[in-house]
Amino acid sequence: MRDFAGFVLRLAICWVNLILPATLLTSYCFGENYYVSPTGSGTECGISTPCSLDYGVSTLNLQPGDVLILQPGTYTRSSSPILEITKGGSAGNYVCYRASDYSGNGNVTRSRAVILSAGARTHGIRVHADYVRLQGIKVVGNDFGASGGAFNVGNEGYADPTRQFHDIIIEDCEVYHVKNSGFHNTTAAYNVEVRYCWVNGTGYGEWWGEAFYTGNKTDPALTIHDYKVHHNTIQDFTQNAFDVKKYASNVEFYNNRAFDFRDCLSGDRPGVNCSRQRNEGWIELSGHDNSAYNNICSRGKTGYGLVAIQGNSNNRIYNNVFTDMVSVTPACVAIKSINSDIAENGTDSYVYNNTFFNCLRSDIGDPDDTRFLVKNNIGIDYRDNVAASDVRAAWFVNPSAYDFHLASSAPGTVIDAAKVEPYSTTDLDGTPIFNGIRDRGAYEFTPGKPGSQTSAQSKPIAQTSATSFTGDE
Ligand SMILES: [Ca+2]
Ligand SMILES: [Ca+2]
Repeated sequence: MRDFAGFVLRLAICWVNLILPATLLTSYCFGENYYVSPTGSGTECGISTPCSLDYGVSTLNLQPGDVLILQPGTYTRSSSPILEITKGGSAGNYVCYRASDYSGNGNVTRSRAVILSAGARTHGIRVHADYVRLQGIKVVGNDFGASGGAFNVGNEGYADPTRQFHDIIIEDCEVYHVKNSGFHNTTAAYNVEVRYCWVNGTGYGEWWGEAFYTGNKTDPALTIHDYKVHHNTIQDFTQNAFDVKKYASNVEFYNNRAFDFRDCLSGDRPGVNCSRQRNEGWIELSGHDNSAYNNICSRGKTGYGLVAIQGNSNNRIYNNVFTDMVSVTPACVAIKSINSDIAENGTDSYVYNNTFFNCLRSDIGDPDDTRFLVKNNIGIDYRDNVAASDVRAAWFVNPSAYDFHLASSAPGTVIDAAKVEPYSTTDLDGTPIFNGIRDRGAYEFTPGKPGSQTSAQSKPIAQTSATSFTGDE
């Protein structure tokens, strides 16, 4: 536990260092502060005289740079969504919607402002504005709330179908036990970023409960593009951790930790119709120019494949770890055909340098190198990869603690054994290639470099603080 605490601390500090400069330069809220509370009233919106949430978001004349601060408590509303954001800012001058105890940059205390999304309400929070930041807000679904997703970004439900919403940051927010997906972004948005959030429980009233559902299935005019999802903790979900549909491009999932992909087949949710579900897979990339890298995915049961990718479209799945997984059918890596009848753009798609360990399936659904390239992986039964039957636990630093850094005892079939040029010149940690040749799998063995602890069983990283973490969390 202490090792893991150290890892979390280092990781948190690392993230803060990485993110802070860009944050300060591009998008802080320096305007007026206004306050709302669940019991607020009147028009003053002061710290000791807060308004209601409805007044704050609907009537108050928020200007670029202003901050609407949600004081602690549970907010609800008779209609959907419970928090409808229609007022945004301008470039470099966002409007912030912030829990009062939000401290920023990956640090948030546990008593966040809560948006209750109970009953038939479709969304917890919907953003119909540009240059918006959501910070430290939690959406609670009570299992059957948020049938259309806890957080919804894009023009779904908006009068003008051509309107594109953009420059939206959601950070340190939380999803808890919602009916459908956590982040449901399907219509006309770009420059969206979701980071340091904690998705804890989706698909409670449905079988299609993706943690992240992104892109449009039918209309190219509603393409989601330039969407980044990173440094989130994701647990207890169905269908997919990351599902990208065909009208999506430049979507990136990276440095996330996902675990406990729930097996809906067990029928553990009253009222859930699991008969149609196949639990799909951890990562599904349709569309083009989309990528998933540096993620650690642990424990669960998938039905379509551990990963699925649309070929020949510059999609990329690399430097990820997948472990303790049962993939029922048909494969470990599957070609994505569902919803992918879009013209491929003629560029290779890659599944490179991933580590698969203790997964039931290790085959490829469609081993066709003209559509997608599967190379340099550990645990895939296909040429230019290390076959699953050859993989040994002793090759890794501490597999029982989900640490799949290569140990010095890893053999020559792994270290310096990449068969082709890697897609990325760095590994899951960002470590560069050592000894001139990339190793197989997600990590690059580097003598003297301590293997950091990466545990999927410990408490979510998004809940810890770089300054106050004690190791007891
Ligand atoms: Ca799905
Ligand atoms: Ca090497």
